[in-house]
Amino acid sequence: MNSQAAALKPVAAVSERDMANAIRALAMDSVQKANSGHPGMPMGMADVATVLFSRFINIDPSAPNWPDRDRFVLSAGHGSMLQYALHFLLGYDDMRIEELQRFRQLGSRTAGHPEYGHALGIETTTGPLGQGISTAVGMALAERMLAARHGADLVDHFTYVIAGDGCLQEGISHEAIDLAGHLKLSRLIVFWDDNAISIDGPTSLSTSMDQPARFKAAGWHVQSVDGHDMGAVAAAIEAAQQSDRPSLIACRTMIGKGAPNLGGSEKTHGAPLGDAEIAATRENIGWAYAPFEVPDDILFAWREIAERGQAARHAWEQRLAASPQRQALESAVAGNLPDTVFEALGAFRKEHVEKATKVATRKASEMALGAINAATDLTVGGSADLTHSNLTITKGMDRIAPDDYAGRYIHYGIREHGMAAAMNGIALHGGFVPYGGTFLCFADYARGAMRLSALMGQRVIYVMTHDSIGLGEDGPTHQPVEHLAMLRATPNLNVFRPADIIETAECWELALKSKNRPSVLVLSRQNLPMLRQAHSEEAHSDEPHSDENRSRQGAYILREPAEHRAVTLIATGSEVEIAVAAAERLETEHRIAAAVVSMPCWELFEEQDADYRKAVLGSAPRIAIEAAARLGWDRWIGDTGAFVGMAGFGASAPAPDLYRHFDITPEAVAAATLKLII
Ligand SMILES: Cc1ncc(C[n+]2csc(CCOP(=O)(O)OP(=O)(O)O)c2C)c(N)n1
Ligand SMILES: [Mg+2]
Repeated sequence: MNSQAAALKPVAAVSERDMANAIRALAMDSVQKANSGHPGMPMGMADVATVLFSRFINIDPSAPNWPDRDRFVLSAGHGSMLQYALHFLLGYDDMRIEELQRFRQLGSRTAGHPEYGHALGIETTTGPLGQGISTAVGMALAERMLAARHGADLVDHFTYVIAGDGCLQEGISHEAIDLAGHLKLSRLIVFWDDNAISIDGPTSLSTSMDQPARFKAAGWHVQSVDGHDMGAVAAAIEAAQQSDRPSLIACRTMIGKGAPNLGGSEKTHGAPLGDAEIAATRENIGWAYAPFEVPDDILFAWREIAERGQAARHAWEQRLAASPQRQALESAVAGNLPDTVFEALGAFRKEHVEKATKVATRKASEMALGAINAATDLTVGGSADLTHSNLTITKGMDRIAPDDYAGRYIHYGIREHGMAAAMNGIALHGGFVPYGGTFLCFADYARGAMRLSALMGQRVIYVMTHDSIGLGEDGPTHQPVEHLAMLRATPNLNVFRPADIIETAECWELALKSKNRPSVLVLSRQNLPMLRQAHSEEAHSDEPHSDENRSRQGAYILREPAEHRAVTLIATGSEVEIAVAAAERLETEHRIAAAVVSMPCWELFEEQDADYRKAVLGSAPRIAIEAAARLGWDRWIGDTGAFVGMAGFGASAPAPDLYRHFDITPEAVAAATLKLII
């Protein structure tokens, strides 16, 4: 039975209107004090939020990460004061009144937009419109998947979202709504702040969309209410909770509700109301208290909500303690991968070093995933309709389907941005390690959500195949050139471009172990030889396989010449093979001693100490080889170096022809070396 379906009566004797007015006052006063921020949305949605929290939501501010809590996502993140006012009123430890008084100031909890990890209880970072609602789809999906595994007794919560006109206009909302409707994510309830206003003025300036019809078309349960009629809002939430589909509650509201002169105007969207209008609003809503003062009875009513949440949490903890699922659920939520995963990857590397397996790194990734997914069921895979190109599915992975969430493979559809946001939501929700695939070129389409993976420090793993002109005939529309630079420029994102099957397994291991950082695995379509054994120092020893993960340091010397280096060739991915061939050619034809450095991950290499970096890079001139844009490489090659790679878009032709056409060959590298050092 759904423990949260029944609505509670309004708490205490204080009216919900008074409780909502506390939000209005805190929002307008904080924005005024900061002289910056967005009062209109919190004032307009104060009534809806109050009903949601006072009668429905189960959260416990004293245990903000309790796994079975309801999730609340403020997709319209500019209305952050709504969230901060709620957190203060509910009694989150870190959200004292002083924090509201320091709204938007350096070092305060009350950042301009809600930031995950910056204050307790913020479930996801919002502000880029459309991200919140799309991330929430991942949360609601993770809830269903976790419930399928561990039972409704332990996993049974709702994901509530407040989205504005902006969120629904953004393209990503289309992807998210479609996916949620298809998957029948019945625990997802979205409130649309239907105030018909955005920054430039009335939304009629730019849209005629029938939003309820759009949601209906995507399979949602849709209701429309007056967002200031608290009874109607409550009834709509009850109906939404009963629906077997995701729900949209379109709430007709007035932006800046309560402000007698500015209410309803875009002027309240993103600017302080001003002293005069604030005084008039106090008068209008009957709020006789000083700025930042909330009378005890109203505060008490809010704190009772927190107590209800605490009681729900205690009941859940008792159920958990008595459940045979306890350990499995706790371990899943903690995100701990068993050692067997890494043992399996170690065995995998040993096997393929010995066999010298030659496969495309996308294939190597599939093979490594076979070992990973067999050793743990925490990983959930997927692809944006490129499953058999990205090679993201492995044996025994059942698909997630509407009403059947027991599987672990998600067909995200042709929705790269929605997929990335959903993966953020799955990771944030907890219980799973999401990975998802598309072509590297379409990282552009996923970019907004990928940036948030990095900003939030989530373990989301992007499997991005077809990583260069090496994909061949599909041509320049599909051949990434500038994408590696874009991804590498993103803070807190590990970009891995492995050179062979061994590095691929190593990079998978590193991605899985990066609990607070997303990773991108950049993988080839074309076959690549196994380079490790033949050219590493290990090749000269009796033991070809070592347990050491050499990609761990980001870059390492794959080939050190017997003589003092005259040149160091640095390459990633498919171009490491070219660098090795060039080094051999330089040695045999020109008696030039060339070292080869494989650099699968710039970010990890940057983190190494200076001595290690110096030893790897050497003091000889350096040449970088990568079938991509030069941007960023100068950091590694220095003023005296050279670059062999792309200078513009690719072309449509078989891959070997393209490498020759664009002069990314051992011959070209050898020629560049001769030019550099002679
Ligand atoms: C992706 C993105 N584009 C633009 C913005 C800038 N922006 C912030 S709020 C806003 C208008 C949002 O309108 P609405 O959601 O209706 O909010 P309301 O004015 O009703 O509070 C815009 C364009 C943004 N935050 N994110
Ligand atoms: Mg609006």
